[in-house]
Amino acid sequence: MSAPVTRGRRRAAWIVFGACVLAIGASSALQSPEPREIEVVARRYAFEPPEIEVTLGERVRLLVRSGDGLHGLEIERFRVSKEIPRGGEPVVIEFTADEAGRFPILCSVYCGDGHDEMKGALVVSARASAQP
Ligand SMILES: [Cu+2]
Repeated sequence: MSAPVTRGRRRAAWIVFGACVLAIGASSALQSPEPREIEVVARRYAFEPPEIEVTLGERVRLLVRSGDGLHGLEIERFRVSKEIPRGGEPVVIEFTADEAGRFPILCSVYCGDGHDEMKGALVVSARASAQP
């Protein structure tokens, strides 16, 4: 009567082992990588850098601060629209770059004569750019 018990235990051990393997595999697959952090400065009448490059599917975290007065940062396609207050405290903006292309970055708060010229671009490329 000992054989079936042993077999049962062995099977249970295999099931536990299998569950562990699956759990480890799933957790590493689901673990999203850290977002790409990019510092942006908004000042009259430009964004610095003027062009932000990311990779398709990448989680993006913009740390945007103002170099002078009140501005706004808007990327319509990714439903991003935030006020960037004066004072230099960074505003954190997160989104997923889930479409490839070139998308305008606009200042959404009137900030002076050159406001309409205050434009940047978000470039989402399908292929991973070369890492330094
Ligand atoms: Cu502005």
